[in-house]
Amino acid sequence: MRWFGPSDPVSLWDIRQAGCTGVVSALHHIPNGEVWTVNEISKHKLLIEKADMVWAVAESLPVHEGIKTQSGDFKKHIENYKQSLKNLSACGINIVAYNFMPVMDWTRTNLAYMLADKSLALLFVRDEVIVFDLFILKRKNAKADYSKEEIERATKRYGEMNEKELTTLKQNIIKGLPGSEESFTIEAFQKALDSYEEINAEKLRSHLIYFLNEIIPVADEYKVKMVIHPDDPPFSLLGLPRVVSTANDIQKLIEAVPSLNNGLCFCTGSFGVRSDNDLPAMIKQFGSRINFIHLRNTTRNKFGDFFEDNHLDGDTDMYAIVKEIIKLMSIRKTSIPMRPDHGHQMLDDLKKITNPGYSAIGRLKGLAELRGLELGIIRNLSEEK
Ligand code: DNO
Repeated sequence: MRWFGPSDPVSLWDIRQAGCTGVVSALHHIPNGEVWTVNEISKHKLLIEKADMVWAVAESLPVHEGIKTQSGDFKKHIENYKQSLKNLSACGINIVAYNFMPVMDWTRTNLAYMLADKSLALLFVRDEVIVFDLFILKRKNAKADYSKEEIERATKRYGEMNEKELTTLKQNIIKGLPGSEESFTIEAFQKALDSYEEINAEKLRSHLIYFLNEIIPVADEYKVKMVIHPDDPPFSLLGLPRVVSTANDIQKLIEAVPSLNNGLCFCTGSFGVRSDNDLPAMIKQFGSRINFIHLRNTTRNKFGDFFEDNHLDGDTDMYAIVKEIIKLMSIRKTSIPMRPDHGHQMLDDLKKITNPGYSAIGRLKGLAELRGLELGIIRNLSEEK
């Protein structure tokens, strides 16, 4: 499971009791762009080891916005990034996750969507992003990015929303969800968007490839597996380009920088939002470079909305995916770290202040179900032999 550090309301022992042997974590207190020192990494690692677990994956070592836009001190930030990789490797942490989403990390419009059983889930409503864009942010030329029907629906939705709902929507989008290293005021947010005015998808991709050409040789030398997290959601938001959304996007990155350390964090919840992503096929296609896995399920509708469903329910066939992963691990004779990504806020956690998506009980439930599924498939495959 993921642990956000000493301030996480879910303790390391809670995670241990959920059945985890490894933790996914980051040094969230270090400002984006600065070096993670051996001293800071070691202190964090020791905390995890004292709770009888290992720090299995660094998620995320954030990529400074300057690197994505290639502006300001970006070369210095890349050098700092390389140094952090060397330091992580020196401390025995050899899998490092990151993403290349401009301005915003993962994004949802509603963090407390009540399901039929009264547990709370995370929801993304496309019309509400358009409401934010047209009526809160009032981005210049935003209308050009949407169809007439979308604008009509968003205008209607705007009329239905009260002040409180509009404020919550704004906060959900600009404040950053757990794990995002950026948080904005509306003015700063607009300024961040402006810095992408001249950057289309191809340009952003070239910046990502430039970054990979810089860091992957270091990863090769220090035996670090870099894993890129896909865009969440896997499509452009607020006019910003996104270039890690499809199998085709991943293929382009691999062709540009073929080292196996240029790898993938296979997040089923992110890729699974697009019906044109065939997840089991993608596991086969990119199997040699999947070195970290997020297991999560979503249910989508035709408008591009989705909510985070139970881990075993939703549009993603979790059975087919876990089966593919087990086969992959057996072919590669390795164990790939995985975590149940997110969970519903439920039971006692409904009375607590929790990190959206990262409450203890919902993730424990997801983990338990996934472990049962994994065990069943492993036993079944071995009996078939
Ligand atoms: C959301 C997570 C993301 C992810 C980063 C990786 O729950 O999957 O925060 O960790 O995008 O860089």
